[in-house]
This record gives sequence, C-alpha cells and structure tokens, in this order.
Amino acid sequence: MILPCSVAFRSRLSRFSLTVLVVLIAACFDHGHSASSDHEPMALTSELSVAVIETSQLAIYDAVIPQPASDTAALYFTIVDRDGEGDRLLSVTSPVASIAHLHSVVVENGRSLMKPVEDGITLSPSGIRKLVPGSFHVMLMGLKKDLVVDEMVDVRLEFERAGTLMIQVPVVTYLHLH
Ligand SMILES: [Cu+2]
Repeated sequence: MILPCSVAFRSRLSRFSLTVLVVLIAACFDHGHSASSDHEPMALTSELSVAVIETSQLAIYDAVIPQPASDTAALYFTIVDRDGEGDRLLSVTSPVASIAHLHSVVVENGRSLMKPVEDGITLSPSGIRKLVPGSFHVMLMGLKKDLVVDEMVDVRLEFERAGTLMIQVPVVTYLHLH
C-alpha cells in the first residue's frame, strides 16, 4: 500500500490550526526535495558525528526524531556496517508509539509517496545506510504522549544479524534537519 503524505496526515488535520498545517505541508515537500538528491554520493563515514551505539557488527549514528506536529513522528538515523558482513534492519519499536513502520519514499507521477518497506532495510557489507528525509525512514505512529524537544525516546531496533539494539533518540526541532 502506498500512502501519500496528505493521506497519512489527513485524519488529524481537522484538529490543527493553519500554522500546523503549513508545517505538515513543509514536511511533505521536504520528502520531495530530498528524494531528488537520492542520487548524490553516499556520505563518507568521516561526515558522521554522534555515535548512538557501536557493536562489533554495526554502529548507529545521528539518530533524531524531529518534533512531530501530529501523532505521527519520523525517526532518522545512519547505520554503519563494522564487520564487513552487512545486515538488515527488520523492525523498530518504541514505547512511545503504538506501532512503527519502515518506510521508503518513491516518486510516482511527480509526487513523493511514502511506501512501507516489506522485507527490511538492507545494509550492504562495509556499507552505510542513511535514513533521512525523502528516503528510508521510520514512522512512529499512534504516539502515546507529546514528544518534547530534547527529551530522549527509547527505541528498539531489530537486525537480522546484530539482533536487538536499544538506543535513545533525542527529539529535535524540525529546523535541525536543515
Ligand atoms: Cu513515512
């Protein structure tokens, strides 16, 4: 199933002011903008900044949750393979969300659409996989509480090889992504 940004947020729109609506539209445009940069070279490891967790198999860098304007939040981070074997992110859960989905963004007929990832997000051997706006990301859906900037959110990542990794992800303002 393919979810346009507008459909994903529609159920909540009636409750929001015009200001919040503008933020949501900006978020959707951001998907589209970044999708066009998917063909840029993969960032080098040296460009990574904050290691959230490192194991012998992989490392997670730069995890952030932009403060959501609805009960759906996006989660972004970078996965780095450390043992040359590669891996696959199978699923994500968090106590703050009823459910979390792995999403990719595809452009169809000039529109950016979020599409659920059916078989996990692959990490190639010695590779770097960036979950960023406009590309792969995690959607935290059905938030059970308001997420406040600077609070840390517990997130559980399930990998095919590395198993379970528990990380804490800061909530940031939307502008921190730019
Ligand atoms: Cu999404």
